[in-house]
Amino acid sequence: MTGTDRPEVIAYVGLGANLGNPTLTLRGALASLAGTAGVRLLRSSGLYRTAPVDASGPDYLNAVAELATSLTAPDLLSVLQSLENAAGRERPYRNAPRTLDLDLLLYGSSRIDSSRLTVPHPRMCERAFVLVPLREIAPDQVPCDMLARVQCQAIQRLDTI
Ligand code: A4P
Ligand code: MG
Repeated sequence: MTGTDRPEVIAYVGLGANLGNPTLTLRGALASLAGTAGVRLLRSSGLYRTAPVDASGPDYLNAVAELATSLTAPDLLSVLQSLENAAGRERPYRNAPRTLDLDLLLYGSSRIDSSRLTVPHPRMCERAFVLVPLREIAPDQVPCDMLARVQCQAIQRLDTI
């Protein structure tokens, strides 16, 4: 438990960037999450260089973070969107290159389907840039057969986070 009455939930957040300085931006986002009231950063994956999926532009850097949070899922999404905006995120068209993308992948075992939020993230199982870093920090969340389905997607783990 934290300072609120709500029990903590384990949540996973996908981080991505392919504009600006993605390494600095992803590190900054992780630090900001760790400093957010109601959020404890438990683990973060390494940084992965990934080819754009269903998108054009430069290669991405992607990572996944594990949080324990007393925030509701909508409130956590609002935190993520504030961090995206603070990083100068613009949305000129669908899947446009971006300075920072923070997606709520999983929120405990919750299934959410509202106008603002779908959890689990609807496309996470199709994407090596989510599944490979998620498996690094939470192997139980990514069965081998799920991983096998994305093995043709280019992804390379970098040395540093
Ligand atoms: N929204 C609904 N559910 C969620 C959720 N679980 N997490 C809504 C976050 N947001 C969620 O998001 C659009 C709307 O989705 C928000 O208003 C929110 O209320 P957005 O961040 O503005 O746009 P987006 O990120 O382009 O949308 P989305 O659907 O998350 O895109 P995808 O499908 O994740 O694709 N290739 C590589 N290699 N690496 C990448 O990181 N990312 C994308 C984005 C495409 N290709 C990529 C990568
Ligand atoms: Mg997004």
